Amino acid sequence: MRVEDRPREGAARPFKASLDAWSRAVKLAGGVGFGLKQLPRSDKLLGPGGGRGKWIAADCWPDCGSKGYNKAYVEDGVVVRMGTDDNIEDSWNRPQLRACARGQSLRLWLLGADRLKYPMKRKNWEPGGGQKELRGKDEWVRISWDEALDILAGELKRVKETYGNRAILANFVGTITARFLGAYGGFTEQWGGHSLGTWMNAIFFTGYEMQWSDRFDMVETKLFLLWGTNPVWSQAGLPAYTYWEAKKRGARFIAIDPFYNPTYEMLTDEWIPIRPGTDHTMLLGMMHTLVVEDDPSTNPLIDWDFMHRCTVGFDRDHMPEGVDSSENFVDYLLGKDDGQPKDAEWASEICGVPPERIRWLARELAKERDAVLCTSGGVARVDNADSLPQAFITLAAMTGHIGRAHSQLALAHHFGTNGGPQLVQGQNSRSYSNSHLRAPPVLNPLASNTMAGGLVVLPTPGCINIYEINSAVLNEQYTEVDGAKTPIDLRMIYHAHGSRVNQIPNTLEAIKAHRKVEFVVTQNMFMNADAIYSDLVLPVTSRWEREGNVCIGYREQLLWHSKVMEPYFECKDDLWIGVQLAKRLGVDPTIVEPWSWGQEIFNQVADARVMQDDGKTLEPLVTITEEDLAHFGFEGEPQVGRIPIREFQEKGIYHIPREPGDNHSFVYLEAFRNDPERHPTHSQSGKLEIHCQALADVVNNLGWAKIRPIPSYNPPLEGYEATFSDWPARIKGEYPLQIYNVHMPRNAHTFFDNATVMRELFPHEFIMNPADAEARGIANGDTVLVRSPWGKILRTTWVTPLVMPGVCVLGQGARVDLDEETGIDHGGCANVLKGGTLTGGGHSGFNSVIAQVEKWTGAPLRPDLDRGAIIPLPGERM
Ligand SMILES: Nc1nc2c(c(=O)[nH]1)N[C@H]1C(S)=C(S)[C@@H](COP(=O)(O)OP(=O)(O)OC[C@H]3O[C@@H](n4cnc5c(=O)[nH]c(N)nc54)[C@H](O)[C@@H]3O)O[C@H]1N2
Ligand SMILES: Nc1nc2c(c(=O)[nH]1)N[C@H]1C(S)=C(S)[C@@H](COP(=O)(O)OP(=O)(O)OC[C@H]3O[C@@H](n4cnc5c(=O)[nH]c(N)nc54)[C@H](O)[C@@H]3O)O[C@H]1N2
Ligand code: SF4
Ligand SMILES: [Mo]
Repeated sequence: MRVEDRPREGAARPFKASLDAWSRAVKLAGGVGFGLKQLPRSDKLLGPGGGRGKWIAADCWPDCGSKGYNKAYVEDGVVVRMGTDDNIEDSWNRPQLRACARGQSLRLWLLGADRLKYPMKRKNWEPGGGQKELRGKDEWVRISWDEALDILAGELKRVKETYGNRAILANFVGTITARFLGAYGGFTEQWGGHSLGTWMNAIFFTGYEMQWSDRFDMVETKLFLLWGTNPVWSQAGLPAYTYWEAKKRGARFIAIDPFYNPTYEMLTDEWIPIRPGTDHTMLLGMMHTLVVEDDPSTNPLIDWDFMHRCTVGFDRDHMPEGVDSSENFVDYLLGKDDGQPKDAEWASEICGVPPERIRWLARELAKERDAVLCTSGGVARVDNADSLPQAFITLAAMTGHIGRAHSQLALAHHFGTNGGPQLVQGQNSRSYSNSHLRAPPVLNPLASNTMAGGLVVLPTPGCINIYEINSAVLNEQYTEVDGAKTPIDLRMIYHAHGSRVNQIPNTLEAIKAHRKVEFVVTQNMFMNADAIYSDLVLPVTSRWEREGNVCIGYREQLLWHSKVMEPYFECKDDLWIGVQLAKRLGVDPTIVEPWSWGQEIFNQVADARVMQDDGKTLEPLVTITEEDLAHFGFEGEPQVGRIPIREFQEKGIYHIPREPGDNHSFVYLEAFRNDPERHPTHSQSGKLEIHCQALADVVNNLGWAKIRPIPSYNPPLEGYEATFSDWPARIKGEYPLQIYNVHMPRNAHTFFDNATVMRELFPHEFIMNPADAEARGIANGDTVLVRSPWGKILRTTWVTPLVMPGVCVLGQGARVDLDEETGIDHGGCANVLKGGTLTGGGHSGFNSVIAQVEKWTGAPLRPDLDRGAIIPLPGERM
């Protein structure tokens, strides 16, 4: 039952309008950083008090792939306006760091009805569980902090003493409370990472890291292949500005993507639609073309010099020491080992791109000296795509685009398009919570002594793969790094940061797991899906209510955010919760909080460094005088730096000046290309590994897939081939459509998803091609039921040729809203449709989903905007 049904004004707009809304909103907020002559000056935006308040640099900290500068105008303790970066004149050399529409909605979101305001417990909770099946349906009871902390401390103690610390599964990445639980004997930790898909393992083993060349180098590029990347939505801010600058200088852009997204609308000359999860076949088809057409004297297409000096595994003549020469890549391409040449015709059958286009693109890339091959984690968030990154690396290497000026293989990820050593260096994290205290880390003894609350990326003994946690709870076993199925008895789930129920595959399984354990607690700012299925909910302060934060922007900015307002209602800091638990459970609280957060931030500002014009020497960023020390009241020493500390605090941002030809330019892997012996990569061989045994070993040891050391293609479990019941005969099956996810503008995962203004600007629609819609009698705006082998959701449609036939696009991050009677999710949570099957190196396969769609004959889906706040009041049910 929906608990609070406050009607809200305004109706959801069709998604097409939302694109216009995005550009409008972006213009208002200046998020993309171009297309605007000049922002209105902040002094024109003052509140009703007419200027008696002040602007405060206000953090925006979602995991959004970017960093924008926001400031809040505070009058009598109340935030009345939002502003963004007008601290410097905007120019290409030194761009403002403008916020996007989400950041500018922070005021409405953080001060909205949806914020958690006081601790709550589930009415029927009792030690050990208490009608556990009512999680997600029970009434909520408001309680005091004392009672809440007593309950939590009591359950931690009970579970530890009865079952041991291993029984506590904690979702803690980036949360400072982890310091407490590390010191209290540890907890079962998770390993893995969502964002990069299979690049996560590849960047550890193949020799290619996630790095970019400097933006001044990049804008001189002549040809960009944007292979599944959408910075306008998913790296809002400066990356799109760099591409735009390159375009103004005459660069050509070609997109390879199932969806003609707004980035392509802005930049591209050509769009090559491709089925999701099939990119590997197209890459192979292109490389096959190059191998059969290359002739060093008459038609040079392959950079043999680079292949020879800088790679291993390409062909029989370039194998790593001791490896059988038949395990080489070219023989695989030519079909010498399996009888199937991976030519353009073969690829076309799977990826849907005509063979001529595949061959054309291969030649275009090989013949253009200054080209960037740019892809994203999204393309690799596919089941069984473990070898895909190597295919990209091999293509970029063959065509001569690695380690040369104006050329690169670039992984469009967070903060992309501007690589090289950080020019303004600071301590803390850009997104996520405040885990990066400079005190010695507290280790987690149950996670091979990694930092408690740190990010455990690679398979680590004792830790559970992030996508296996719910099955580990339900089936009482998990997969060790050597593949051994290992018993585990998880009794408690502690969520502090992250949104596991919603954000990892198989949300319905997650709900079952949450109803099995003896205790679930969530500390959050909002009633996210984890909180809904908890026994105890602890409301935490946002970063606006804490003593500030220091973090880097892109390569060229450092930001210092200050406290904007007092804690909202009864919200408390994560750090405070950790200290209270320590006091109750006999842990030394100074381990959790060695010094105050204010002192910590002051130390970080004092330690910030900025690069001098020589491009080599770092100097302190701020000058601190005795008077400053007295003003702040923190311990410290006077020092001489580039700008006065109070000026930095007031502005909240420092931009390093840049100009073409300065000493800060950087070309990724240039030193390696010039002299691979003196500047080896971090791979086993020191080269770029087309044959990478270390990668194959990690994946194969886990036992979820079997891969070869070379980039051979493995069809995804739920990819295009799986839409057929009989692939050789091409007979379609029960789930004939492919669905994949995008990071849509409304939200950064669950962040902002419940912000009313963002819901109004950006409806979360199910995007499908007119041919697929018409075949099912579906019109634009209809409600549809989407079914996968794993779950069902309702959404309204946006029918558009901007997505290719056979493929549907669903934004990710919307909060699940399950109708328990029908089992249908009304919230449009992507992970209700995605199964929890583990593949490969334990990466996420979010973009391989198969489904069927039908017109919904029940009542039309209520627009998200009209659904009311998502927070229960005491005495109400979820
Ligand atoms: N189907 C599908 N699923 C996906 C993806 C996809 O493409 N498709 N994308 C994946 C990707 S790339 C990622 S990175 C993940 C992200 O998944 P998560 O990291 O799990 O999701 P977030 O919404 O970023 O979680 C942040 C949560 O922390 C809370 N929070 C914020 N600040 C604080 C704080 O200071 N203290 C505490 N205690 N809580 C705080 C927020 O309110 C929010 O609930 O999602 C993944 N899930
Ligand atoms: N607005 C917003 N921005 C975000 C986030 C957010 O939640 N919201 N999350 C941030 C985080 S944590 C992450 S990891 C990044 C993710 O950043 P990305 O991975 O770059 O973002 P996506 O939107 O998932 O996908 C980018 C493009 O890849 C295409 N694509 C997806 N699958 C395939 C495929 O199989 N083949 C091809 N050729 N193209 C494909 C999509 O159509 C889309 O155009 O975004 C960050 N930025
Ligand atoms: S959501 Fe990201 S890009 Fe937008 S203002 Fe916040 S930090 Fe900047
Ligand atoms: Mo991510």
